[in-house]
Amino acid sequence: MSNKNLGSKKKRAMFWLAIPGVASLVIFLSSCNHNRPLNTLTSDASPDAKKINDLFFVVLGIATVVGVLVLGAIVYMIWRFRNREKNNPYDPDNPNLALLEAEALPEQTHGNLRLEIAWTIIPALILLVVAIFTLFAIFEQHRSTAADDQLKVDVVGQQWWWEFQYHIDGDRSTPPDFVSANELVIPTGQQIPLEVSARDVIHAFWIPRLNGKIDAVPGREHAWRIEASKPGTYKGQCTEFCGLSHGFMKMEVRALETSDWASWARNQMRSAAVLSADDPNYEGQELFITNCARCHSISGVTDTNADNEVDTWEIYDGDGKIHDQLISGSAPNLTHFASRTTYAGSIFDTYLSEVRIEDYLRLSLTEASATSVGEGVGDEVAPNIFEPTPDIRGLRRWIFNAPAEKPAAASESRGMPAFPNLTTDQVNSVIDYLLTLK
Ligand code: HEC
Ligand SMILES: [Cu+2]
Repeated sequence: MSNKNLGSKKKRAMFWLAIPGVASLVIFLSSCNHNRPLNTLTSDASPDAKKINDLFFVVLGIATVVGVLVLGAIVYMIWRFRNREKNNPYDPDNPNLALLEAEALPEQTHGNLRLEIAWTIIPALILLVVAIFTLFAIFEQHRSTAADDQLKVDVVGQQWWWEFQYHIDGDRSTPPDFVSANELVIPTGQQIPLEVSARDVIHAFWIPRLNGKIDAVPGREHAWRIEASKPGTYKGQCTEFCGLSHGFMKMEVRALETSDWASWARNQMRSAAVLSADDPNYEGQELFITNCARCHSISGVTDTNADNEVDTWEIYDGDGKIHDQLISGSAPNLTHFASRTTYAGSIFDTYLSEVRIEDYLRLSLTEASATSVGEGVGDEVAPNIFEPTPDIRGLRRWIFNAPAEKPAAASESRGMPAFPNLTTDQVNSVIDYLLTLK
């Protein structure tokens, strides 16, 4: 084989090797983009994220030094002792043959005790130091330093969405003050103790910009905590494979200024009004009660206090606690559906326009409650009712045929079923009704 031939073959091999190399580099570098919603490389969003981030960079630094040393040695040895034509000992015409034979074998030794002790102890010490700092950071996140009577939230994962149960006064022995889905709304600058569990299989709750990851395991309650330093929207995604729609099980944290959060929470505690027959949305409410209330709750309309004929039932939440329908046990509570910006595991947007965090509170305001927002600002300030355009077509697709929108193995026990029996007009009425639920 001629040298020239070999050279061009080598070049071709290098070319094909370069393609996956460049592709991996592009994918790797794209993860460094700084304003991606799941970006973990920002440390200013919460104190816990900062701790994790600091730890990450220390470990990354140590790993880089070790990696460069080891890889550098490998590359050097590959290059230094590569097989060269002129080094070929099997070629009887090789002019270097005598030289080659002379240095064919380097000096032979067996073992080197000092070296071996060193390369066992040094990595062990490095790992020990890393482990100590890591374990402290993990255990710290299980402990809460918030006062007992402050807001606590129970987080319940299920196929394939998240439920948030709010205990405003921090008392977990009583039923939650209100329940919401997919969007966890918290006051800024306050540590919120969480208790994370699951109703069916194992899920994992993780808002990368705010805290570490915690498993949500049926029958167990894992203490965790979350805090956001600044108002904003922080996205997350279920991070434990949990079945067909695992990839469509997202969640968001919306952090509001403390006073905004208080207004928001006051609104969430309101029950929905029971509409009378002359209300334009009465038909939607009745269709909801007949078709949807066997799974979904609307406080005030479908629960024990409601003045209507819906059968009510009690929910055993696996912990010995019995709640009324506030916790549905199988489907998101829709009492304030229109005050959320996403639905179905946060994969669809309720509104066509982006709802910025500054406007989030306005989403839940009705004419009646809006007046209180002007409080202290002066009487001339007209209540600014924020009215983004709802995505009616998306909602219609969801209610007609949810399994087509989000693969959920629509068995009796999980996922939202299809409603092929409803007419378009009926679905529109239900949507109009749902959109009044602020
Ligand atoms: C058999 C139980 C069941 C029935 C009946 C049912 N749903 Fe659902 N629905 C679900 C489940 C479960 C989800 C959560 C699905 C997911 O996120 O994957 C859901 C989600 C939703 C959501 C999104 C809520 C959110 O915040 O994420 C809306 C809106 C909704 N359903 C409306 C309706 C309407 C309207 C009806 C009646 C026409 C109805 N559902 C009937 C089980 C049901
Ligand atoms: Cu999951």
